[in-house]
Amino acid sequence: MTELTLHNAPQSTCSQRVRYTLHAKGLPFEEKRLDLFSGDQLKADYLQLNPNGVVPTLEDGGAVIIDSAVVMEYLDETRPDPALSPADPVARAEMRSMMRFIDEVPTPAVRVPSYNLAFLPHFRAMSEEDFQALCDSKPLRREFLMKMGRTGFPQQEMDEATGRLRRGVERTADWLQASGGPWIMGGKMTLADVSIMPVIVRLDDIGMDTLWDAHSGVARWFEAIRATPAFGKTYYFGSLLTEKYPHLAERFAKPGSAA
Ligand SMILES: N[C@@H](CCC(=O)N[C@@H](CS)C(=O)NCC(=O)O)C(=O)O
Repeated sequence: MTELTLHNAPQSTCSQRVRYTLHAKGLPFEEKRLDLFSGDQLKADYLQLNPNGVVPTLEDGGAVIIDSAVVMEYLDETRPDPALSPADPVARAEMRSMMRFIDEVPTPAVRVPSYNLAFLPHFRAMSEEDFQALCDSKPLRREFLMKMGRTGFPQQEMDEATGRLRRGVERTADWLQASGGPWIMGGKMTLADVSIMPVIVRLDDIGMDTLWDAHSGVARWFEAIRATPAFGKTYYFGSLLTEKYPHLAERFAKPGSAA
């Protein structure tokens, strides 16, 4: 029996980082999939593990670790081979500051177009009272959902999110240029690459890949990470929004794809 259990959701960007880290390290784990729209993350049993009512949560034997960035660092500390952090403390600090930037700027921003494009229909059909009760039940996302409302984020909010996503892509391009690639910190992949990966995948999935039209380094990086064995294992069918929501598949079909 494996000692690692990951509570997560296929299409959750925070979960995808942790799945990638586990696969990149070749670690076996039991995957428990939650249905976020049925409210699995808000059930009493799950809240005991993760009082924030979000995925992912990692169980390691008796230990419970929450927050995707914390989980990635925990896995790298407890299972350091192969390492996904530099050995030098200054370089480790640099990697962590990149991860903090990613978690502060592009990661929250990508939720805005994701909710407007894909998740809104789940809320539209609700009564005002039910929607308010749902917002009130979310320990971490109450205000975010209330801002969205049942009609979606207004254009101004979408524009602001696009601006933050653009800055995230530009910063990634700068890091790649400074290190010489192929990875953000140079010759070895680190947790900084894994942190930004789901944002770039999501942008590509929802037709916002034009954000790196002027940044060929980001396009090359994306090709490189897609070619890693861990990528296919992480993004099993149903992990992309266009795989889960057929209307998006039609809207964002790539030239030459079957969708
Ligand atoms: N900072 C947390 C954020 C986790 C988070 O927001 N998870 C989302 C999916 S990516 C979630 O579970 N949402 C469920 C909800 O909003 O009810 C982490 O990185 O683990």
